[in-house]
Amino acid sequence: MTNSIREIRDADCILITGSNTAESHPVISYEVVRAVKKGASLIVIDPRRVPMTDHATLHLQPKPGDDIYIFLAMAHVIIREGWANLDFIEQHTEEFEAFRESVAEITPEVAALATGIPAEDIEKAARLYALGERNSGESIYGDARGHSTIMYAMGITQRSNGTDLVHMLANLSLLTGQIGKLSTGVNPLRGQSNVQGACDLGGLPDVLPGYQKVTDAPKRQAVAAAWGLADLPGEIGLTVVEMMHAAGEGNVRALYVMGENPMLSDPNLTHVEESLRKLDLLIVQDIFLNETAQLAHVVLPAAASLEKDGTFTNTERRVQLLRPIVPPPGESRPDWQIIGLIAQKLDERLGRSRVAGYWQYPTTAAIMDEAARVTPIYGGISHARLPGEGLCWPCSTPEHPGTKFLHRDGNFSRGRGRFFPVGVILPADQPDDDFPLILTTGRVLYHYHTGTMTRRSEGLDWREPRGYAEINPADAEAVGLKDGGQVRIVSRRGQVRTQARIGDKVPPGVVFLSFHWKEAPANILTQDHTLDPIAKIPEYKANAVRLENPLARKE
Ligand SMILES: Nc1nc2c(c(=O)[nH]1)N[C@H]1C(S)=C(S)[C@@H](COP(=O)(O)OP(=O)(O)OC[C@H]3O[C@@H](n4cnc5c(=O)[nH]c(N)nc54)[C@H](O)[C@@H]3O)O[C@H]1N2
Ligand SMILES: Nc1nc2c(c(=O)[nH]1)N[C@H]1C(S)=C(S)[C@@H](COP(=O)(O)OP(=O)(O)OC[C@H]3O[C@@H](n4cnc5c(=O)[nH]c(N)nc54)[C@H](O)[C@@H]3O)O[C@H]1N2
Ligand SMILES: [Mo]
Repeated sequence: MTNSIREIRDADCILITGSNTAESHPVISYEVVRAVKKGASLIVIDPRRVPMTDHATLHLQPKPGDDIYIFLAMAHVIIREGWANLDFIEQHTEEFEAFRESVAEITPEVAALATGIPAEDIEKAARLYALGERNSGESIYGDARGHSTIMYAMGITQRSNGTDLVHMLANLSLLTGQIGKLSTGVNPLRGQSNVQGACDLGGLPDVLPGYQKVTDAPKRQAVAAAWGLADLPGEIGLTVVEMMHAAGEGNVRALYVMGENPMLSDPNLTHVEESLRKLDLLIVQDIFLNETAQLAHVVLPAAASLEKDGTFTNTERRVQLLRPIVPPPGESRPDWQIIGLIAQKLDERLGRSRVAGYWQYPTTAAIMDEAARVTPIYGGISHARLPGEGLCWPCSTPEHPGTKFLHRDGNFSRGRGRFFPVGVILPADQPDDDFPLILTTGRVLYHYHTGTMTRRSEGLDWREPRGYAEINPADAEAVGLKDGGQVRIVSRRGQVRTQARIGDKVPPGVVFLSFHWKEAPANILTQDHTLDPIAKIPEYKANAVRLENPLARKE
């Protein structure tokens, strides 16, 4: 997030898109509700009637994949009506002219024709966001323009044009100057408890700790030197889906999976299974014998989060201490110890000598000290400074108090904020006569991902014991489905059978199925071929399907 969670409650206008905030980020959703109760306006742009729409001033309900038209048309309206922040654009941005041209033809009427959303609603959303208009009450900021914030999650990024969509949200914030101030910004709500920390410390195929590019030789060699090596590999590695493709082609021979369950969470599971079975060596390090571990040659038992110490970095970039409350059971050990032991063996085998004591960390505090040395944005962070509130990066020196929000006063890390003109790209897996509906997948409140943990919890399992698909009454009627009865969902990759929940949470033409259920794995249905060209994320949010009644008599 560019801004902090605590600032949300003081916003004048909140735009949420592609985030089921109340179910996926309940704590953050309380801040949104608090802001709305104080008079903030709330715009929700989401194909589903998610719980947050109950609080919304405006709910725009595009079909999955169609939202790009809304964002382009909002920009068009903001420019046309003179709601753009020209001073901000002049002083702090570049490429505005190219951007202005790119939205010149996407009028709200064009967007309305493409999406079915009334042009007036798009115009209203543009006004509320650009001017930070409240429903009621006074802004605490007292500026001529109210403060508007954008929050988004997987409905924006798990798309074959996810990078375009993120650029487009950033364009809206630059256009209106709704960034670099309190209660503004572009705020991706991150997923797992420590996904932010994993990315910060280099858990991505193209960067070293602190987002230093592997292709930047001086930076790479500086990190290598700290690790007692002359250099590190400078090629960009593979992303998850690319790894599965490479394994399928025999170009990846061994895979070490840690804390992931691709046999349920990756797209096109039939292909995932084929690829995993082709590997010469599959190692799985997990706290449970999950579906992927069941295919592994070697399973390494890891300790769970309540059984170890270290840090988690949350979605507002806050590094927080983790303390064990129970000891790890049996032979399991914290992940860092297992990795350290394996790495030492590898160094021995390769005859590689490094700086003294390498891999022999006495404590996790020592790991953080090393992280601070090689990660400029973590430069001033140490365990000693973390008890209590933790620290938000960038935090470059031991005296630095941490950073509440980024790009203060329009000062961007690259200098000027750059507009990225984007076009319309629709989902790769388009409906046709055989597959006329769009399946969108995601989460429900009571379960977490592939269910290894939550489906073992008695209370959660009692609340939501089995899978279901959300289906609109019109689509259910077309194939004779009953509420609570069985439905078969068929895509170009495969089919699953589950329970039908019929209602108006989804509009006609859209089906929702979460990927928590191994009995009806959503990812049997999803496609893995067209990825976002930059982020390489698969399109989990829009796949063509048809519904069948499994009990219907064949003619
Ligand atoms: N209870 C629970 N909470 C979780 C998780 C969990 O498994 N369970 N997982 C965590 C993780 S790792 C993550 S990444 C986050 C994910 O958090 P979210 O992204 O909020 O979760 P999803 O269910 O994937 O919701 C995506 C939202 O996008 C909408 N959507 C679908 N298609 C489109 C589209 O074309 N355009 C737009 N604009 N929106 C669309 C969906 O209707 C839904 O509201 O949740 C985290 N929190
Ligand atoms: N169709 C569809 N597919 C999706 C998504 C979607 O919206 N739709 N969302 C995608 C997203 S955003 C995400 S984040 C992924 C999630 O996909 P995964 O990360 O594959 O799913 P999890 O069930 O969270 O798997 C985590 C594994 O880590 C184990 N684990 C838990 N704690 C620890 C630990 O401390 N150490 C170790 N070693 N293991 C541990 C758990 O037992 C589990 O097996 O799914 C993606 N897949
Ligand atoms: Mo995620």
